[in-house]
Amino acid sequence: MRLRSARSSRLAVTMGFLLSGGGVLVLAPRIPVEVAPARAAQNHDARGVVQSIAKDRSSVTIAHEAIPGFMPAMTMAFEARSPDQLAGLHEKDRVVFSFTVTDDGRRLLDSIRTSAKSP
Ligand SMILES: [Cu+2]
Repeated sequence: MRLRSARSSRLAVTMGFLLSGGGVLVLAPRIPVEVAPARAAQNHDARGVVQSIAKDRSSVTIAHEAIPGFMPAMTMAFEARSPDQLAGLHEKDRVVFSFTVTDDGRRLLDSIRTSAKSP
């Protein structure tokens, strides 16, 4: 998305120069295209079992399975983006969820839903 917008803005700049150039050779400025920021927010998918839900439904603690390349199995809390996100969830529910790790280390739930119990 970054790449595309950087490209289109460079195209717009180039077109603008060509259109205003009126036949005179104009060198378009070179705008560097940043492929990836040094620290990007990370998204992960995971599964686990709900251990507890904050009374105000601001967070849920989940015993999650290992997340390959990110962290081993453990119990930890995830922040809800809104209390509604945790509506209908209960302790012991088996869930599949995804979350974003922000630059300052918060873990924000992107989605969460109950999943079928494993046999
Ligand atoms: Cu963890």
